[in-house]
Amino acid sequence: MSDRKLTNISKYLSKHLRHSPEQIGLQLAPGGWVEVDELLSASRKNGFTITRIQLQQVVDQNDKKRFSFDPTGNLIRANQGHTTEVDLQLLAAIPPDVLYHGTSNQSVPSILQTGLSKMSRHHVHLSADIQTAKNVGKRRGRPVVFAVNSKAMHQDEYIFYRSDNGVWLVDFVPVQYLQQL
Ligand code: HQG
Repeated sequence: MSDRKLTNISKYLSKHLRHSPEQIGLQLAPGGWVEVDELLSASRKNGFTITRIQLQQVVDQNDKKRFSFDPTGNLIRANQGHTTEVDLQLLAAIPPDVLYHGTSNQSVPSILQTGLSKMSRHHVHLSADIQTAKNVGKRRGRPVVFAVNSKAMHQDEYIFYRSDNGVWLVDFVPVQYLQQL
């Protein structure tokens, strides 16, 4: 499959597994899961045919490991990034001492005033390394990276989660834990 086709399918899956499942008649179960058969048939009815083999390739080869099958292979979900209402059943985890958040330079003044907010997603997304954070920031303009004092936040009882694809998630990051790099 071409890279372009892979990206198209990944975008389609992100749209319906993270944001608007109801648009193609899907409902996410707790954890964000949907039956693979249901997803494939709903997509086909919606005019976007995905074969099972293509789905497997997208899950395996996706650059950010955005999607996972459950151990039976009958269910699929997006690992993070949801805006639709769903309980992802994430388990709290102890974060590394420092995490990073990439954003664009236009957002910096507001972030320095009010801290990092989850905006339309379920959580603020944080990365374990600077380069990944920079790449996230680049999506929206000139990237700026903040270091997050996750050790202090953890000590202050903020709850962190780690998604299956290694993204760190937290509800909010107040300004005092942020340092602009
Ligand atoms: C910013 C992509 C002003 C925040 C990425 C970000 C990631 C504020 C934007 C994942 C703010 C929200 C998530 C405040 C936060 N004032 N701006 N107080 N607090 N912001 O897309 O972290 O390709 O919801 O800095 O790679 O950019 O979709 O979050 O710029 O992993 O898999 O508000 O999405 O992954 O934007 O990206 P987003 P994000 P995928």
